[in-house]
Amino acid sequence: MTAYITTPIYYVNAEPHIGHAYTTIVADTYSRFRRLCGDRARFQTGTDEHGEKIAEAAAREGISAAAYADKISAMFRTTWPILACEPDNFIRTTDAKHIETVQRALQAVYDRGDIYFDSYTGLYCRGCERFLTEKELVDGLCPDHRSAPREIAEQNYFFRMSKYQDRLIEHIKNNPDLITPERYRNEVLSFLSEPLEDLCISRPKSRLTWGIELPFDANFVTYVWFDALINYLSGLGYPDDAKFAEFWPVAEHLIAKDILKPHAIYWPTMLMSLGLPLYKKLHVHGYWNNEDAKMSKSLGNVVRPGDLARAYGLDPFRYFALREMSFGLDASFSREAIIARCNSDLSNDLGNLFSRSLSMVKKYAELTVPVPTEVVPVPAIDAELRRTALDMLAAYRQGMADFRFHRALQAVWELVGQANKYIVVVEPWALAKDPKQRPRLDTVLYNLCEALRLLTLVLRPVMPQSAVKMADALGYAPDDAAISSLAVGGAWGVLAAGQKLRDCPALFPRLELVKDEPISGEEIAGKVAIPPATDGLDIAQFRDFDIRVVTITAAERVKKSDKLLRLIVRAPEERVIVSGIGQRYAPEDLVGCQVVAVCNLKPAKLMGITSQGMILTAKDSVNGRERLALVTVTTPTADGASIS
Ligand code: ME8
Repeated sequence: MTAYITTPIYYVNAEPHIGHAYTTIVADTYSRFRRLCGDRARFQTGTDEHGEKIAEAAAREGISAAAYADKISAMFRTTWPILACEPDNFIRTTDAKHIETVQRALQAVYDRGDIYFDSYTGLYCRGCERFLTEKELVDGLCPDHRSAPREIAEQNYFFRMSKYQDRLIEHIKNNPDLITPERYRNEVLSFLSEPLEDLCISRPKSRLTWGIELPFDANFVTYVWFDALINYLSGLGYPDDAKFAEFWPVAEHLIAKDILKPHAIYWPTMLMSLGLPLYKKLHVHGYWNNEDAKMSKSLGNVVRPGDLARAYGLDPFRYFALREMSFGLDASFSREAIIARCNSDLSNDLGNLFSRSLSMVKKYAELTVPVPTEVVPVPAIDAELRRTALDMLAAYRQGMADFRFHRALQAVWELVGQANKYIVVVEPWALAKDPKQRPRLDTVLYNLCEALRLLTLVLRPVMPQSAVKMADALGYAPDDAAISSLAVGGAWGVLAAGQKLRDCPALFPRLELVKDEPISGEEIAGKVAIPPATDGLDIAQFRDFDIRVVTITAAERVKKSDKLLRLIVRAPEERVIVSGIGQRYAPEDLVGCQVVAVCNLKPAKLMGITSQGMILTAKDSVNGRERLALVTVTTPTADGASIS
């Protein structure tokens, strides 16, 4: 089977943000899932570069529209690899091939008599780049852009969309899965219950030159949607390329609710006029808000995906996006939400399961998958683990295929939970004490490894980098079918006894200390220049400092001070350190954290408390405000480990 999944092509009037990232991560995950199913998948994204908004943004920067489009398009193209999104095609509406295809399509629709010239007065929303009907306005404003549309009167070309209204309604009614989730299908049908107006598809060149010239009238350029929607065809080399024949019949478009109408109404009627079959599916998701507020450049609260991936890790970010949003509904982004979700699901549940299981296989079976013994009847707890694994596979397949990613992941975490419960119930450490229980211990360890293999397989589309690490720990090459094919690996008992496992560093370190990293375009500044080093320290002088990794075991505020905290640290012997980090860190967040301390300073008295050392912090500033960050280690390290 084949799959063709597309994202919208994004306007180049703003940098990529978490909303664009979500759609692109979904498309990437879905294409990886289809490959996991053994299908040939093609994933396309790109940029939408013509139109008034872009011409204006370029003018504001004082550069040509083409140069501006090049710059922002490159930002999109380079953001996707940072999120492990690997489109097969990145299309730009300024590509010569695309322009040629748009002109060819316009000519075909014109020749068919579906385009006519007329004068028109309408309410134009620049945000939407389309005319709005009176009914769409809320208090006289565009509901999406909260701005009053402009009344425009001019002569233009129109596409006879109304001609196809009945056919479109019939098609939507006959294909209940065409537009999902159902609420959006209902919204479209309700809109179609009123007479459809024809669609304005041109702009006079006197007003806009940054567009594609109409092949039948050089005084006009095409209006943004007729240009943009065609990308789904031009990206396949329509009409002659074999890719078009292979992928168009299975086209699935992925969008957010903001562009439902162009995709559910304009586009199918355009396809009808072109004499082409309609796309197979339209998947519509909700909106990401930032801490419940709408994101916008002017509010300065746009969440940059690259910043998030750097702060939290790219796989945790992908997981969070897919797990947190119920596909179709709005979701809210906050630092607290991503930290809470990743710490609980990834570090505590999945990460711990992995490290506990591997360390037991190391301790009790020399890092080798043992031979399981089938006993009849199968112990209830083993049967439950197996049943959960098989139920998970079924729910996962269904959820991923239906774009209910949060459901698919919920099912995966059922297995994570069951496997953790399995360890608690069977107590492998107790079995290990009794030589007669050796066969049972081997079976238990096998079952745990098999659960880990299944988790590696199903998480591959969601967290591709972690899946490779997990596969490696389980002794698999990255492309082994047991962890890269649902057909081969999607069953219980595929893992071969005797397979050598490998040590694996912590998969998902806890995210406690990354609290205040910039995520919304703040100005960050550190020291700017390193002073000349001619009079610098001798290395021996540096070695005089006894700098160690220490774990904070207790923390409390020093009375009458808003800055000072009294910390007890293990270095490895316990000592008290008073640190001026109280405005930046809450004591309860620090317990259990590993930080770095200078341990051989002369004891100093601060607010009556003797401090036996100094915790190291980094200092920079955000928007001119000083900010502290604790210096820490990237993997759990022995208390007292020296820093050199
Ligand atoms: O509309 N939450 O481009 P665009 C979730 N060029 N998704 C969001 C989002 C948010 N807050 N903000 C943006 C255009 N998106 C046209 C499309 S297609 C032929 C032409 C995502 O840059 C979501 O996928 O405004 C939405 O549909 C798309 O970006 C809009 O991108």
